[in-house]
Amino acid sequence: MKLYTSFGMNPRLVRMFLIEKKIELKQVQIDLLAGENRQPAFLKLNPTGQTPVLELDNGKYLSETAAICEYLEERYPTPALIGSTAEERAEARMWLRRVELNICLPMVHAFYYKEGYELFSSRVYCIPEAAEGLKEKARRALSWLNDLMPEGQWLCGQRFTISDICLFTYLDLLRNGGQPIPENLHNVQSWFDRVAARPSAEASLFPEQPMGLRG
Ligand SMILES: N[C@@H](CCC(=O)N[C@@H](CS)C(=O)NCC(=O)O)C(=O)O
Repeated sequence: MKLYTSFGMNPRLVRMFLIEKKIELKQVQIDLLAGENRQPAFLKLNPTGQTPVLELDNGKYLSETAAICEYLEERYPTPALIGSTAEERAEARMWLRRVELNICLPMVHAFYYKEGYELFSSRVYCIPEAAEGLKEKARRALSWLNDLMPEGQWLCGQRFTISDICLFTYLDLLRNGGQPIPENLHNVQSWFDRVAARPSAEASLFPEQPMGLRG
């Protein structure tokens, strides 16, 4: 297998997932800032023009971060980062959807429409006037999460899962991109600090960090 990876939260999510599982894969670095991922050669691997992409041993290509992680989890079940029972897997997927749909996507779209506008306006349809509203939508969902988070736990209680990795990679990248973690969200901040202290957090960073961002 081979991972096509780059700067950005989704490829970092997969790298962190691999490190937590102690899986070593050949990695090919794609120059996202130069738009290599939008060139015909890359579009053959993934028609959405986005990273990450996993090349399988049979020559097939898988994209979509959650699908890649699900595949890796099935091939390398331990340590489980999604779950080892049907109930655990459903719980991790529930939290992944909650954080992706309600927090991560509004955050990243706000970034495309504002701080990242110069880079992304030629790649994705941008709605600049929606940026502030999306930031507020994400802050409200993060505040909802803050009130639910029991001290010292992960999103799935005692189990550190893909849902923690996902939320962490978005918050870590965008906190320097116009969306800091609100100061009053102490539970989210303490959860964030505990994820950041895992060796996989630093080890999963891409070699180059453009615009003062972390991904
Ligand atoms: N839905 C996709 C999103 C992937 C994505 O947004 N990738 C970003 C990097 S974090 C990307 O390739 N951005 C560059 C671009 O769109 O040109 C997934 O889950 O993998």
